[in-house]
Amino acid sequence: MYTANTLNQFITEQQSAYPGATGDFSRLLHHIGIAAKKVNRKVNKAGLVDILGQAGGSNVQGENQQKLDIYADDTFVNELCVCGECCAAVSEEKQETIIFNDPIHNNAKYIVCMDPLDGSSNIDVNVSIGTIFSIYRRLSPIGTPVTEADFLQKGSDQVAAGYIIYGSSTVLVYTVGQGVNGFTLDPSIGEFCLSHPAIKTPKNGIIYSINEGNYIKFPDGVKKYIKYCQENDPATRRPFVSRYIGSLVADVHRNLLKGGLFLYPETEFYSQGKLRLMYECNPIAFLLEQAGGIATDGKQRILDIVPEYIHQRSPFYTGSPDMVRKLLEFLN
Ligand code: AHM
Ligand code: MG
Repeated sequence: MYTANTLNQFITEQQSAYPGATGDFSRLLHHIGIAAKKVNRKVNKAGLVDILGQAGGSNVQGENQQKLDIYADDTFVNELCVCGECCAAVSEEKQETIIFNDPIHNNAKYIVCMDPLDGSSNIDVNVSIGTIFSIYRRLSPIGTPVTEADFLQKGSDQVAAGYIIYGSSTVLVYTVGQGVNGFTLDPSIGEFCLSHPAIKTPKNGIIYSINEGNYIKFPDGVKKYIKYCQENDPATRRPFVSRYIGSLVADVHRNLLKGGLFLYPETEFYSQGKLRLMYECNPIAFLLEQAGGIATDGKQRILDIVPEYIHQRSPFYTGSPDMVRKLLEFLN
């Protein structure tokens, strides 16, 4: 039997499973793939073309914007616009929502939330960075301008989510709620090819990923969990292995494949945690759940949180189910 190989073949096959599908959603995913290739091209030339370093401005979070942050943001926004299937978007790099308010885009069904360039602090030092995206169906009627309610949907309403990791190779991982698949960019043909079909995260693992430099500011439960990870107990394969890259996408990708737990708790400095709910936690949570993992803010399932504003932050704990459950014993 013929098996889908490239991302576009795979998308088309998935679409054919829905007899009423119009192809709009497939086109949107296809254009996200194009934007990813454009960003990948720039990332590969970092150091050769003028793309490294700070751009001189700061984003909505008050963080210095890097040139690549701006390039990735412009590229994804532009691709979402030209594809015509996205009526509005939210980007980490923009304070306001991006609304393509014209007759074509008002007829589009989808809202995209994204972190165009995740792991900005790693850009200049050749460490893996990524892009994260999340797709919702709009709630307001087709043909009308979008409303605030279209954006503030729970993570469980996502119709698709994914990330691209620009690493030792470039890999696009996504879900439409029927499992998780990963595609590696083959530079020789310029196509993402199915390399990680039906990803399942191991039920348990030995990697914990947290910025331990913030230790004294962590909640007590997290401190105790870290001590638990460091104890010697061969029966539970402890001490565990500490791995932290500082790019959410890269830390999650490794843990997803190998088994592990990613933690970004609230701290004195970030009273709600650092990571943004709508374009960091929600898409990763959807992927992890689809791969058999768990994602929580320590009190509730990430995907059940109703956002109040678009740049909202949340504590974030996600990974192998047995590891998350163990952590929750310490938190509660
Ligand atoms: P960014 O989207 O501006 O790059 O910030 C988010 C990043 C995540 O990728 C990563 O998990 C975290 O911030 C690292 O934060 P810290 O340096 O506090 O450990
Ligand atoms: Mg980020």
